[in-house]
Amino acid sequence: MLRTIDLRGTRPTPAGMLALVPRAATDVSAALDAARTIIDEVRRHGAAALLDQSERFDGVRPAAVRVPASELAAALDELSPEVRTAAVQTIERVRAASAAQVPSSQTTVLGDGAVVEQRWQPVARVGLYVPGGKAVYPSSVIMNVVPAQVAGVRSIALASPAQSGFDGRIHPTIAAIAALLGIDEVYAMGGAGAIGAFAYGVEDVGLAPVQRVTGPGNVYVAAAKRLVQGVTGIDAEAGPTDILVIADDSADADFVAADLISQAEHDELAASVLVTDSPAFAARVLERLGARARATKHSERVLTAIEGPQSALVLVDDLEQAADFANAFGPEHLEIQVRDPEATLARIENAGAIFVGEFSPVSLGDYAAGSNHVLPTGGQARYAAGLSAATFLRPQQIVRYDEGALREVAPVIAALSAEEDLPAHGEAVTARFER
Ligand code: HSO
Ligand code: ZN
Repeated sequence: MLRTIDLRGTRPTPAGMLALVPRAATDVSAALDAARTIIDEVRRHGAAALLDQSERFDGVRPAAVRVPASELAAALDELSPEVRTAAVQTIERVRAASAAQVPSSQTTVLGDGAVVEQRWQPVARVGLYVPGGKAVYPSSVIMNVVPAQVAGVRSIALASPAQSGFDGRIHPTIAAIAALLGIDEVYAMGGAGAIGAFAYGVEDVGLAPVQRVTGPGNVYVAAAKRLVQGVTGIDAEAGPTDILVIADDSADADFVAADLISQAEHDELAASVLVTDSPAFAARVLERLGARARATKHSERVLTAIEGPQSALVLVDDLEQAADFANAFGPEHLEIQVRDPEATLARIENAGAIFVGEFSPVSLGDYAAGSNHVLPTGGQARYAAGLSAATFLRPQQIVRYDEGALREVAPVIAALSAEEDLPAHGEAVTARFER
């Protein structure tokens, strides 16, 4: 069961609090050497390397790296009407929320004839990785593709590992959702090799390099993403999922237990953390947690996750301390189930996504809220953000000064360029006023 950490009457530092509930160690740096070798193989041998790697790591050799359009169309034809309807609804909601995230351009007038503008430019081409190992998540295809489309990315490629259970084809539901979203450039490739293929391109399958790679994956995918930075952009490195619930005695213990279990269902290494100021409420949650964990389908996985050192019940003096703990932990998912949720929300600085009130469980956000479920894990929420249209947009500054405005700041440029011993910088300005 969840181990208890009693912070009442203590004031640990943020680093001290974080150390009390360490995330499961997925050592990305230990996977770097292997990922580097795999990427090098792809750079040197192209498609042949990717096919070999599928055989080695996924236990099956796909017929081709590029998934034929006919296979995507057939997969969509075979998609069950229930899943298709659900996918369409999720797409609509994520599209609406993503569209609202596109920032508008800004113009700053710094004086007569002196204007700096900022516009948002989509990256031209992105590669979206959809894992196919122990977890196959068609919903993640939607969460990756839709914000890229909304941002105006012109070219979107998708990669997912060949599946031995499907004769080397990618998972049919992933193929179907890709087709539903209008994505026709799909590759049966996985792991670090797929990330390398996206970053450097693979000429013999007509795969052009991308400018940003996104999507979750295992530790080798995370290592590969770390390695290709500088060649291409990436989103946050994905690790095991986590949920932190701040609740007081007004919350429903059964709802909280159900939510803690919902994310533990993903992974033995998932972290489920309850932070509360009420020992009596905590006792009720523990009771419901035990009952639900034993009864649920993936009971063993859930029990391993909630019994792991990455999961805990944290007792605090008050909800201010609860918010401090959440900020130190930087949860991927934060639920606030207290009498006055807005007051707690106002104290939160670090969280991938925040779910307010008892009818906003994390699994709503996983599928149907309209928010994105690709979120920073492992405490990265302290400095990183989840996927959104902004992930695929870059702010670009545009400078428009006229003669009078340049003349006005000429002394600033002269002084600073002289100080930096870069006189040609100053001369580029004075040249304009010598005639
Ligand atoms: N909770 C996961 C996303 C997911 N859940 C996909 C179900 N399918 C990470 O945010
Ligand atoms: Zn989930």
